[in-house]
Amino acid sequence: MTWPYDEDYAARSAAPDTLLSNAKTVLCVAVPYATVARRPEHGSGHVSNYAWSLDYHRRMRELLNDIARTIDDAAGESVTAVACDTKPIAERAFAQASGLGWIGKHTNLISPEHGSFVFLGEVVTTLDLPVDPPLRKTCGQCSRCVDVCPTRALRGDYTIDAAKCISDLTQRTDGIPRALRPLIGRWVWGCDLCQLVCPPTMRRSPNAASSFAPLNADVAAPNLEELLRLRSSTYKRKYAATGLGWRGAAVLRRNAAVALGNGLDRASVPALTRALEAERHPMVRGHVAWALGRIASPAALRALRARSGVEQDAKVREEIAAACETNGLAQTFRQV
Ligand code: B12
Ligand code: SF4
Ligand code: SF4
Repeated sequence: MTWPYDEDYAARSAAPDTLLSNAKTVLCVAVPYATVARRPEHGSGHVSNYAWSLDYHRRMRELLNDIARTIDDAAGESVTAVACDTKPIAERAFAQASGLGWIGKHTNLISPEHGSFVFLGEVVTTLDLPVDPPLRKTCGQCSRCVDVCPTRALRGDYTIDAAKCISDLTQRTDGIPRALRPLIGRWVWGCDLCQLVCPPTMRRSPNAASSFAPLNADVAAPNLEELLRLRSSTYKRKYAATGLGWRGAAVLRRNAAVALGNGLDRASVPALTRALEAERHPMVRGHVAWALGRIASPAALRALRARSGVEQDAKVREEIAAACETNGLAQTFRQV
């Protein structure tokens, strides 16, 4: 599990006075963000809709601060605190309780007006305001999101195994479990599959403000070979302002390697071979080895064999050994 949530955190996230002492009311806000991007071309990866524009946290905070200021001005004193994503508050549960929508089997809040591509934010206040009733709605017999999820992260009972979700896998900073890599497909940041098949979301045409549109076509569908070579300076220039801008360049290079492996395209082997030789981050090198083993063309296997003779990092050696073994080259590897 990559998220450090425990019983204590869950209890605090259900108690808004964690954010503001003497809190009485939570105003819940849902902002639609679905926009359209150019269709990914051959050789490009997928980026989730939530991440391809300028980082949403800043714009949500501005909106929430405006609402909070209006309330403070009316009250004549400071009676508010704002939250979006990063604070200990169960955002979906409060949004559901406030009548903004219902939590679907994909575990996201679904707004009847906008579907599930909505960001959530809250203004917590010490004022005792009248509350709206929750919606009486569920997903009924539908299970399209559960069926489409490649990693079986969705359990079908409105809960998720977050450690299996591609969104989590592409954002973690350590290695991606080997068994899950083939299931990631070409996603290099986040995943939208369970929402893209969700009927109440599909029925809504993308209607978000243009500020949620892709920063540029390349951020929404990056060329995978270019992403595999991504340097920190380019990363800062290209991604720092977007939702992909907080984990660093190595994580994106690792994700590009996995996506190229899943592309099963022999044309990617020269780029992967160069990365196996030149990549300085062992975690990324390990995933590059895996990608070559997955493509498993004669040139890919030659590259793995050549590297097995010089690789110094124990974990990368283990990745190379596993890639060779999968392709019946264990003996060859041990002799080198
Ligand atoms: C960790 C996290 C993830 C993890 C785990 C997600 C998960 N489904 O649990 C990962 C990395 C997988 C993830 C992925 C995504 N995430 Co996310 N994520 C979060 C984050 C930061 C914390 C959620 C969390 O686990 N909290 C801790 C637990 C303890 O709280 P909880 O899940 O809310 O559950 C508790 C409560 O519901 C409580 N409870 C139950 N009933 C009730 C009733 C009441 C009245 C109360 C008070 C409490 C309560 O009990 C539960 C268990 O303790 C939230 C922001 C936030 N602060 O909520 C965004 C958030 C949930 N993510 C969001 C988004 C957009 C995504 C992605 C779509 C991004 C992407 N495209 O890749 C995916 C969707 C994947 C999916 N199918 O869910 C949005 C969802 C918007 C929406 N429409 O619902 C949020 C709300 C961020 C935001 N501010 O907009 N995410
Ligand atoms: S975001 Fe992708 S991996 Fe995560 S639950 Fe949805 S379909 Fe599954
Ligand atoms: S796809 Fe169906 S089951 Fe899943 S959240 Fe949407 S309506 Fe609910």
